[in-house]
Amino acid sequence: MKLQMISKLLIVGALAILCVTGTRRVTAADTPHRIEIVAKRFSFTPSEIALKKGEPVVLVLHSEDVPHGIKFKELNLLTEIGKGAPSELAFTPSATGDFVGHCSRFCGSGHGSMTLTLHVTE
Ligand SMILES: [Cu+2]
Repeated sequence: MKLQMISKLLIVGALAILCVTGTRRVTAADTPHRIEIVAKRFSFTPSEIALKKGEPVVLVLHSEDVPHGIKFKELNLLTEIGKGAPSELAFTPSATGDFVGHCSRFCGSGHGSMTLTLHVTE
């Protein structure tokens, strides 16, 4: 009788552990955080975003006027931001710090100051 109780408890315990590990698999790591960003002469909105090191992210970039682009030289990331369909820039920050991206496509007199800053923390 006692042995049956113990084995039942063990089975329930094992199932509980399976449930916990099973649900963990479909959270954060598999669904990258999507951040919508609007490019418009001569700024990105938002112009600063906070990211976590090691957490995958997708920047969804829209243009509201002319074609733009974004380049993070230190991160070796570059994408065009055309008109119409948004561009997606997927990456996982591997270092902490502040990284400044610049518009990579000449779009007028304020082009040089068109930046997007990533603040990456642990
Ligand atoms: Cu530009």
